[in-house]
Order: sequence, then C-alpha cells, then structure tokens
Amino acid sequence: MSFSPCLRRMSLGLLGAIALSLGLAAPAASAEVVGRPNETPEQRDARMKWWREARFGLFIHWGVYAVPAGTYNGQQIGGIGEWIMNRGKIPVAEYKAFARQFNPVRYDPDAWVRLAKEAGMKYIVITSKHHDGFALFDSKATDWDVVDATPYGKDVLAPLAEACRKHGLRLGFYYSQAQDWNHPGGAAAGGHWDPAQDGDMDAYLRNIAVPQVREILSNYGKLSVLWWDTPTDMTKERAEMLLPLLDLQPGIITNNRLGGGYAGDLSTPEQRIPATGTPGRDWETCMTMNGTWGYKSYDHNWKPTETLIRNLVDIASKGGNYLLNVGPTALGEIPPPSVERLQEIGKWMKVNGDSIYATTASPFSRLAWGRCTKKVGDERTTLYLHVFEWPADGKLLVPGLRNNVRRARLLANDERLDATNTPEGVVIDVPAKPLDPIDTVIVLRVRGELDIEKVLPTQADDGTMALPAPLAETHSEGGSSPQVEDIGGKASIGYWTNDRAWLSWQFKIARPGTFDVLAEIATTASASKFEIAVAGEKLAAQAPNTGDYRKFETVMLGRVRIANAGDCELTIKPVRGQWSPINLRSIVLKPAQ
Ligand code: H79
Repeated sequence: MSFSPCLRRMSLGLLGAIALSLGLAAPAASAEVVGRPNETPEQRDARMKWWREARFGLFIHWGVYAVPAGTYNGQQIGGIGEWIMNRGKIPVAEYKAFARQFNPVRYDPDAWVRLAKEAGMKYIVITSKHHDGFALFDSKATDWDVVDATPYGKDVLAPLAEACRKHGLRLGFYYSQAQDWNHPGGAAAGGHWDPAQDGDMDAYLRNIAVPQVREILSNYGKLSVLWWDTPTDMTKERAEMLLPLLDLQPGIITNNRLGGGYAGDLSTPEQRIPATGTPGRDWETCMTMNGTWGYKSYDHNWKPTETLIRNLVDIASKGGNYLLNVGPTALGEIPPPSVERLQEIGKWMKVNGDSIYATTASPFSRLAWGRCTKKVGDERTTLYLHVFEWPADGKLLVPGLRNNVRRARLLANDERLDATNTPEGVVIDVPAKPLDPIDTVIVLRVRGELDIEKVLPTQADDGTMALPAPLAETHSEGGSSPQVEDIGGKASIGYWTNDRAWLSWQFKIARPGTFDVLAEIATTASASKFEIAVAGEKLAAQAPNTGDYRKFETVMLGRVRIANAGDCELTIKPVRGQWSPINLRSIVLKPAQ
C-alpha cells in the first residue's frame, strides 16, 4: 500500500464525522410502527425469509456525482463523493451541467450482477435517486434524469433489473425522499445555497418524490427492497404521502429511514457494526470499501479483503446483513480495487458460504479467536466456528460449551477433527496451520438443545487479568465503530477514529486487589485523551505518541482498586473533542506490587 496506515485511519476519521447523522443510527423508539401495518408475525417472517437468509448484498451508489468524482473547480472536496454538490455549494445550473459528461458507455449490468453473484451476494440495492435528485430512470416527473439530461439517454435501471432476474438476484432501489438539491423545495433538509432550490417541501414531495416512488415501484417488475434515506423533516403526514405506495409491491422490504415514526423492517447502522445484535429486530450494516459511497477518483483508502470478510462474518455472528458498497465511474465501471475485493470475497464464500447463508447469531459472548454462526435444526444445532486467530498450541477452546461432542470438521475440506469435553468447554484438536488465514471455519454439530455456560475471561495464575483486543465489545453512539484488525501480526483495535465510539470488556475477578492498568498502544497523535472505568473507579489517561500506527508500546495508565470478587466490566471511552485515533492491542490489569 502506498499510503501510510496513519493516513488511512485519518481519512476514515473524516468518514466517521460524516456518518454522524440525524438519528440514522438511533434505535427504534417503541412508539414507532415496525414492519407493515396489519401484518401477522407469520406473514412478516415469510416476507423477511429470503432477506434473513441472504446475509450479504451489494449497494451501488451511482449518479452525476461520479463526473466531478470528488473535485470541483480544481479543488478536492472533502467528505463523501455523492455529497459534493452540497459540500462544494455548487450552484444548481453548474451541477446540472455535469450530467452532459455522464455517459456510461462501458456500463455492463450483466457483468455487475455476475460480479455480485460471484461475490456471494444475494441482492443489490442501487441509488435510483440520491440527494442530488438525479434519477437513474426515465422519470416523467422531471427532466433531471439519465434519459433526458445525459448524452447516454437510456434508463439504466431496467437492464439491471433484467440482469438480476436472469441471474436470480433480488433487486432493491435506494430513494432519497427528503433531500433533493436540484428540485425546488427539496433542499430544505440538507442545506440550501442557491435560490433555484427555493420552494416548499410538501410541494416537492407531491410533485417529485411521490410520482417517482410510484414510478420505481411500478416500472421494473418485482422489487424486493425500498431503501429510504435521511428522514430529515419527514413528519408523519409527509411519510404517509409515500407509505401507501408500498402496496404496489406487496412483499417489499423497507428500512427505517422513511421517518414520521415508521421504523420499517430493518435498522440500518451506517459504516459501523453494532456491538451486539438486536434480537427481534432485523438489521443491516451498510458500508463503503473505501471512504466514499459515490465515486471519488482519488480515494484509495481501500479496506483489505481480510477486513471485509471478517466484517461479513462479524455481522452474521450478530444476526445482521452486510450491504457492501461500490461506486461506479461515469463511464459505468466499478473501480478495479472493488472488483478485486469482491472476487476475493467470492473465493472465500464459495468455500465457506454455508457458514453465512441462513445462519443466525452466535450463542456465545465474545470469543477470543473469532466468531460463531449457527443453524438450529429440530434435533441438532450446527455451530460454525470462524477462527480468525489460529491457536498456536493446536487446541481451540469453545468456552462453556457443555454439550457432548466428539468430532468436528473443517468446512473447507471435510477433514475430521477430534473434540473433547473439558471443564472449560469443548477443546478441538486443530491442524498446525489454518486453511485460510483470514477465517478458517470449523463445523461442530451438537445434538439436542444447546447447553452453553457463559464463561468470562479470568485472571491468570499470577493474578494478571489480560483483556486483548478481540475480546472487546465495540460500541458506537453514532458514527463508525472501531474494528479488530491484524496490525503487525497481532489482532488489534484499529479504525478508532470516532470519539463517540468506545470499548468494553467483561471479565471475572477471583482475587480482588489493586491493579496497575497497562495498555498496549500505537499512535502518531501526541495527546489523545480517554477515560478508563472499572469497578466504580475512573482513570483519566492519555496516549503517548509511539511514532507509528504499527509501533506498539506498553504504557502504564494508572492504578485501580477492584475491591470485590465477581463479574466486572472495564470501559475505555475517548474524551470527546480531545481524541485522536489510537490503535489498541490490549489492556492488562497487573496486581500492584
Ligand atoms: O447514501 C449514503 C450517504 O450519502 C447517505 N447515506 C448513505 C447510505 C447519507 N446521507 N446523509 N448521511 C448519510 C449522514 C449525514 C452526514 C452529514 Fe455531512 C454530516 C451531513 C452533514 C454533516 C457529510 C459531511 C455530508 C456533509 C458533510
């Protein structure tokens, strides 16, 4: 990689700031309407079945913003590419002129769908209209669409719908209902910088949004998802202008971004993976592969395939779906780094897809070596153990599993492995090396009901309590969440760019006392501030500059007293506004001398 990890993380920081949004990530309040009105739970389950089994979809952000591709008047405009008109305060007439260069002659919808299918994705959601108001279809409500405003002059959604049918993928449309910077009245919610945007939001909804949503729900055959975006200023009355249109597609699934008190079928954490799943509520993490949704020519911040695969696994282990984005160019090309990554994910999925599709959330709390997904049958449960960190001693402990098991197998080659019940849980004898360093999957079949005792990590013989990165729960109150990644050969928390994101560990203390709090940190920031809280005590702490995002140093942060034996939680939270990204490999509580 040509850019430093530091840069990589810094620009993700920007992304974190971007994703802080207007309640997008807020959990559904209980007063909200979930699902479709007048639907039984059984009907709802039937409607959601394919989606719950799919686990993996492709998001496509494509529009006129791919023409400036992040640069306006010779200046690189910060933030996400599809927001360039807003961030650059580009006048309506000037922005509209970009459409004359939107000529995707290399657009090959069949190839796009095949790429998604080969990646193991089961559905595609494409921006039929983003906040710039530009429609990728021939709208009768406006000339601001691909047919009337571009030299290409053809509807691009119809051939995509056709290709999806041909290859058996489900299709969904993203539609930005409350923001539209090019039609009068549509820019009330997202800012306003050109008198051409003046107008009334209700009139915009009546004249543009309502007819367009009717068009996309009517003209492309069966549609599986309608993905609303940004509920800003969407009152109940406004939402109800659009809601009845869903009857045009009876089985359709919608997200929680319509607004007006309608929670839809799923929640939509953006650019982050929730710490735990949300039982009873379907959810989907949408995420970019670099730092932008819409194409930016100079964003080379690509997440490694390892991160993308482990994200998919992490999400599946929490019962959610992964909607992974590509931003095609104005010529109609998916950027090669995205293609490569999708192909690499596809290779893994071909071998390991059984451990993803139609699985449900892990029955374990945090696992030090990776993740677990499961399939529950009538008489037995299949556990898929996703091993990210291969055990050096050849023994994989499945902590707290009490069911009797004697055998496991490697998913990739069916090799049988011995398994033994021990007081700590089931121990599986594994080969010296993983089959896939990203994630080797071990299949464990368990008869009868799962019997799992929650076991928390506990102190070593000398009283030391180690809290390594993979055992941390990540939390984010809006914005991106930190992620565990391989840094210098060891699992560490990276991408911690968001000062509203924090970590926690749960563990058990058998021998209380006074402990030195040590942290293994790498950062190039000089005064990143955070707070550690454990057993009712708080430590204000500051990370030292280690000179490199890959150079870890163990630092003593202070002393805490844990007075009582029992279950404990330690949290580490950034001090808002005084935080710069740090990478964190572990926290260790060491009995004070
Ligand atoms: O389509 C993608 C984003 O464009 C869209 N949702 C995903 C799927 C999205 N719209 N709004 N937001 C996400 C959140 C709002 C971010 C903002 Fe900002 C932060 C608006 C103002 C501050 C980013 C930074 C845009 C302008 C400045």
